[in-house]
Amino acid sequence: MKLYESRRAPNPRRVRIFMAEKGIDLSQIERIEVDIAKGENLSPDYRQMNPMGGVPVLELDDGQFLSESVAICRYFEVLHPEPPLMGRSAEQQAIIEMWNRRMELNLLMPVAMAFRHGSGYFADREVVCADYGAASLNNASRMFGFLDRHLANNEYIAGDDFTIADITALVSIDFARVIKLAIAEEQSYLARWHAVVSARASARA
Ligand SMILES: N[C@@H](CCC(=O)N[C@@H](CS)C(=O)NCC(=O)O)C(=O)O
Repeated sequence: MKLYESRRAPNPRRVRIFMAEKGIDLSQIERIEVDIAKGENLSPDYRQMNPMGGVPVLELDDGQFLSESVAICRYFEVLHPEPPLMGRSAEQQAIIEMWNRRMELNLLMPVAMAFRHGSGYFADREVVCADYGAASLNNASRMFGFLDRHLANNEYIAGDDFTIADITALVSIDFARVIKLAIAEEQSYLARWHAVVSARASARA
């Protein structure tokens, strides 16, 4: 098994955290650093593994390639059901997926778009729209406020237990440093949650 990743990018980090939570020893997995700034992920060879060109990619021992972070996490969830990070019952699975999608679409995406369109970091491969970057920053900031209110009544993002939704939220909030968005002093519930999830050993993966 090989993991193609970029050390500082949020999507590979959420897969690493997920794997660590499952008790998978990352030092036993061959990890290949992909230089996305240089566009190594856009080469024809890389696109043979993932036609969408993003990191991470998981290469299985039989030569198959998995991409899309949640799909990779789903693979490990089935292989290692304990501890469950995507729910057990139909209801739990749906609730966790609901929250994980909210974290992806309404938090990770605006943070990523604020970075890409605010900095022009990937101007070699996409049209950069500064207004979209500014609007995305505003949306990400509003989502921080939403989460602070949500976490006033919830221990974790999807309720009582740590799940994949917390992992997606954690990598998004930490990556928001690149757009200079931080948890505000008055967002004490979000800060409480962030301290708790950051203290887990997996956060260092
Ligand atoms: N939906 C994909 C997104 C993958 C993705 O866009 N990864 C970023 C790094 S976090 C990337 O590869 N960026 C380089 C590029 O867009 O060229 C997933 O969940 O894995």
